[in-house]
Amino acid sequence: MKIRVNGMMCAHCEAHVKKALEAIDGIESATASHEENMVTITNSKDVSEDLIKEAVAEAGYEYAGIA
Ligand SMILES: [Cu+2]
Repeated sequence: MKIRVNGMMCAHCEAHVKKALEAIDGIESATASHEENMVTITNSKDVSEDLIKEAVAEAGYEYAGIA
């Protein structure tokens, strides 16, 4: 799945978001692009949108919905 995340400015931000999302049970990998404001997520089971939103917010960025 792909999600929109606002506020990423550089590779450091991408790494921060990636780490936050990959910490969620069920998310195998996350690849963030600050240029596209997008994160591609590979999950091994259903992950609630609320959990994703929370993780992104806690990392300091804005979750802007499923792309
Ligand atoms: Cu940055």
